[in-house]
Amino acid sequence: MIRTRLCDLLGIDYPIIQGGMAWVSTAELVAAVSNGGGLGIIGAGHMPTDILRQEIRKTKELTDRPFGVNLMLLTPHIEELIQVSLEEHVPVVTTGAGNPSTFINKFKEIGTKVIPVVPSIALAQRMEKVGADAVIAEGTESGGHIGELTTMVLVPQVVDAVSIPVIAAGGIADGRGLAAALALGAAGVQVGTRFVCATECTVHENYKQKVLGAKDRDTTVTARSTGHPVRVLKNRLTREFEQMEKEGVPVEELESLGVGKLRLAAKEGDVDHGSVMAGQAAGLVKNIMPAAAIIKEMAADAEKTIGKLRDIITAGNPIKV
Ligand code: TUI
Repeated sequence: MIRTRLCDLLGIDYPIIQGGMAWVSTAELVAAVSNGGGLGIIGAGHMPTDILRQEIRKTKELTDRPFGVNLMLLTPHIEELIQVSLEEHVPVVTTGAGNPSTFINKFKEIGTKVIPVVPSIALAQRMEKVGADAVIAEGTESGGHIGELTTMVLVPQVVDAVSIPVIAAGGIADGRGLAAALALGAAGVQVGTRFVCATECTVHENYKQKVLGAKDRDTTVTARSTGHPVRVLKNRLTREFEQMEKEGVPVEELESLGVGKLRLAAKEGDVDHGSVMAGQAAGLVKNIMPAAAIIKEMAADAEKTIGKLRDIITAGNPIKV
């Protein structure tokens, strides 16, 4: 059984949290992950305020276990989404795409744990100073909005720079990834793309099939020129976007091209014209299975991997170092 201090901090059985994915991680998936012993997280994205409240209440009906809400700080009505999360006393809040310093205390006062996503050491240190309970060090392998550094180099540097628990994210989809993250000093992992293909995930079936069909080089990063790079699976939309970026189309026009495209893929199932956000770990996702089984399998395989590592070094490695 793999347990870390993250389990004690959050009241969960396995050190595995599910990445907050707008239009993808709704109450059904969130509750399934939490009931499976991990931490499910509602992806608030650009959700209208009343829908977020509804999703939180539905999650509470489906599970007695802790769960979280991911707040995407670029959303124009973020203040309202913060207010709903406060009123509903969600156990955990994760944040993305910005700096949550100004409102961390409001959550801490009511006992909500706050865990910001950080793409750099500087932000991780700032978050520790302003009272974050843990940080998610998210590498550029992740799906959606990304930073520059890889998980392999970001995680150990953040671990060295802060004392609070560090959760590794980006490129982790199986037990080997969990074992590797623990080796880098992380107290747990955040997994997004693998949970897209959980049985309970209500995303359109076409989206799941697109992830399942993805190979190692099938993601690309669009919108670098807008300052908000986004990792997605290659399709007709990304080819059009690439062409327009090459032609020097103005940033505002490129940004407007992206509006509504995640919904188009996730809800309508148009995976040619829509934005299919997914991480590089898509190539590791092989089947659709229940969230609880994903969690159990990851934990068991991580233990096996750690055992195998011991065998490798004690049996004597034929390669001389
Ligand atoms: O947020 C994500 N992933 C996302 S958000 C999203 S929706 C979107 N909408 C409009 C534009 C772009 C995306 C889809 N996927 N992951 C967490 C994450 N946070 N990745 C990178 C960051 C980040 C970047 C800069 C966090 C903090 C930050 O700080 C800047 C500062 O203010 O210091």
